[in-house]
Amino acid sequence: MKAAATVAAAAAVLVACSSGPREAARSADGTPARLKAAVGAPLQACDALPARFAFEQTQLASAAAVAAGPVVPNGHAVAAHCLVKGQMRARKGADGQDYAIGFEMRLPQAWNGRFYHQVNGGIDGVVQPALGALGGGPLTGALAQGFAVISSDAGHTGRQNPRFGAEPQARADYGYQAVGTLTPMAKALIVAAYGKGPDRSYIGGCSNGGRHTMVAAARYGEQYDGYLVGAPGYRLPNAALAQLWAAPQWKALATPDATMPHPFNPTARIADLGTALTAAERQTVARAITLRCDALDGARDGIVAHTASCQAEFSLERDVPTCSGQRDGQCLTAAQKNLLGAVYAGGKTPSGQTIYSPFPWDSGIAAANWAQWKFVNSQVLDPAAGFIFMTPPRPLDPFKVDIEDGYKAIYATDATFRESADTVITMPGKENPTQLAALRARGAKMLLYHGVSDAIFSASDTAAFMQRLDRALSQPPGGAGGRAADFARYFPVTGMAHCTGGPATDQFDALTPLVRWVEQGEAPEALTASARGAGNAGGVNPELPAGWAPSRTRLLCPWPQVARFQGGDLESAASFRCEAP
Ligand SMILES: [Ca+2]
Repeated sequence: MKAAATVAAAAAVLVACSSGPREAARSADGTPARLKAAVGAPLQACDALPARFAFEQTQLASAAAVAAGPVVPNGHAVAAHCLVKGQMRARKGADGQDYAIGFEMRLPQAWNGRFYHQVNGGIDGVVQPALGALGGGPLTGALAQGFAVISSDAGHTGRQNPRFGAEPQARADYGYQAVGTLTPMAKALIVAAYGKGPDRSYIGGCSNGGRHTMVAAARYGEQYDGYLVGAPGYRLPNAALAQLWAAPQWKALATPDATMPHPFNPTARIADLGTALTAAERQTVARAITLRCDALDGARDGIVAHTASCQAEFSLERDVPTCSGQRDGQCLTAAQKNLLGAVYAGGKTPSGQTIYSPFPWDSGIAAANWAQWKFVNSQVLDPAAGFIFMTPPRPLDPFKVDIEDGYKAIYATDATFRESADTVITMPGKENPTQLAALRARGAKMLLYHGVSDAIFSASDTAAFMQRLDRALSQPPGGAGGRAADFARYFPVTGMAHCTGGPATDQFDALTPLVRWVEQGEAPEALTASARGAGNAGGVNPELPAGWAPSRTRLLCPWPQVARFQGGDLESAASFRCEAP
């Protein structure tokens, strides 16, 4: 990445960085092309679309006008639009079940000329409303901004049922083919509705949606101009296996036979793994991290902005008291420290292979979402890995997984699954993403964000991808790098949990800066984020520290830059600058 220039935050959050030709061919010096700005158009057809629209393997079930409003959960009324529901590639699966790629599209009356493919979280299986969810604390959505939006179930039905992963085509649809199948249909439907196709196309989502988006950047680089990547599970199988590696070890430290209600099944109970590391104990760790690392960015503000320095400065062994007697919430036992340290190292197979990625120490370890992932989802979600991420597919008991075998199964093939789960699910070329050079040259952009306190997908893994991307695109090959930043920038959100929440300024609009970057050539030098305190229209963040102003603002800086305090109002982003680490 380029040497970081400091930016006067208050004056110009977004700064034009070049004035190249519009829609130019790739220039001789390797500067990315500039893409033209989208031009809007009014909706021409809605009710007639099911009768009029023909596309291979597509059935439109309905199309109906939706009046402006009602207010959606993020506090914003949605403009008048046409809601189209349908499905693609209906078929009988190899398992005898009925499959299709179910979708809905929402086509605004006043269209901005852009297409947004909303890719969703979890294991998909539900057509989420195509409001254009953008991740972070709710603020706005692509539909509200005038985009035509599609959302799908990614080719199977059932949000908690992973058995589709044992059906090869359904696994492939979830992995990447649903996005590839839907994209040309969606663009054609936009032509039918508006009389012209989208001038610019975007795709974005968080978590599994971040995975979909990174996979699309690698597989469908010609189809989208902007990629909005949130908390990317781009190595989702490895992250899930690391959870399953840790679960029995947490159980060994938990109160024997302690149980809690199953979150999806009212008649079932699961182990209460949270007794292995209580909220009070996690708060003790969070305090120790903050004590050691808060001031490294120049401000004692409860935000550890200098993530990299904190990894060097903080020592779990030294900075957290070791219990000399009974656990009292103010100390950790040696066994707790050993396990927590091993979990933060990413986990190892019995033969010593690192399962996933290290996690960065950050202030949000006490957030409820951290415990939800480590102690609940590890039991009720991550066992889905057996059906979706392993070959051959198999059911898994979260406390009895053969980790060595499970790791191999991520990379295994057989007569039925001729591509491994690693190939089907994760981003192709993730270790050496040279193929993104074409995306860069074409003028497409990637904007990534990730909560540094995310407990399931590691912000360190996203940083590692950025390092590899820079290396892969260095010129000359093997050189010092520096070419990634002119088309891909990553904005860590310190304190933020998985996609939203935690002790963080987690409310931001990353789509508008991405559009400016793609269509105006204005590279995002920083994003401005707000806390969601009392009165926030997008919903109050219950984990906001008491000492923070309810509408505290902060700069989110492009990795590896750090938001450093310059003096002034501690509650305002204007008092910070993005600086080299
Ligand atoms: Ca600080």
